[in-house]
Amino acid sequence: MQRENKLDRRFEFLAAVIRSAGDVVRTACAESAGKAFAMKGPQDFLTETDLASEEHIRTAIAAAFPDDSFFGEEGGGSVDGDVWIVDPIDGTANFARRINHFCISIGFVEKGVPQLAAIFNPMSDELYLARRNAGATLNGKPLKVAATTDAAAASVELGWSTRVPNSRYMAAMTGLLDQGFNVRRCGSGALALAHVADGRSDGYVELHMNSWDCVPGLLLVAEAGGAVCPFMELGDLRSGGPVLAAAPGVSARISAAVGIPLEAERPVAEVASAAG
Ligand code: LIP
Repeated sequence: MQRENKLDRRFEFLAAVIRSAGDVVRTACAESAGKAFAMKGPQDFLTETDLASEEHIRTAIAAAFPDDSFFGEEGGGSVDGDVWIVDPIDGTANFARRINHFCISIGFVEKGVPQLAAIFNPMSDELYLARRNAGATLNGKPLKVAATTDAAAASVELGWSTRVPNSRYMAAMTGLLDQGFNVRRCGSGALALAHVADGRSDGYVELHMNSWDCVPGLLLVAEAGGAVCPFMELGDLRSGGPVLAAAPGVSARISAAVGIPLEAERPVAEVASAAG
């Protein structure tokens, strides 16, 4: 009961803080502040708004839950115990070019187990929320992944970064194309995962992602009935790992094509007891 209360309070807070960070990001976008950017590395963008959004979220969490840890894309932090995992803008390369395809991504992980997730696209006002064993929603409406079974009618997004050799990226792309999938890349891994959860996309693959980009989205997809990889076994919060999330009707073929395993299905009894 005490634990449920702890998660209830954080879930309510999460929905509010991600919306208020969205105000920070939307306002900056309207003022064209996103045009000024710096490079953290090759193809790795940083704007003042990434820093402002992360500071906004960090300050709010510290005030509301001073004992929780914080791990953010820009400022780092600790992943110990109960931790908030924060990407203040996912899709910064789009944001910096004023392409309206980016989001804020926040997860709450309790002793290594992702419990709460939120992804917010401030430009379309779409708020995705998920709570472990309690489902996922988009602006309050329950989410369900796509029912796609035919690879020739399926669209998969394949994320890219400089963290993985291009040869591996090309091999994954070839594997997917050979199966008949359409392959896209839109530049925000977190938003891509949200779009798998709401059924607009059939799958998302990236050979390496940082935890702030994918932990919330993976929980969203799992809670919307999708198949996901065991991210916390293949990788970890601090150093990241490979990512696969897909509609169940095509997930096995995507997994075989790119060589990323899927999580074993959780036994019904375990899901039911955790939910009850
Ligand atoms: C980036 C994602 C991109 C993904 C990269 C990177 P950032 O995050 O949006 O789609 O492929 O791995 O993580 O730097 O925009 O927050």
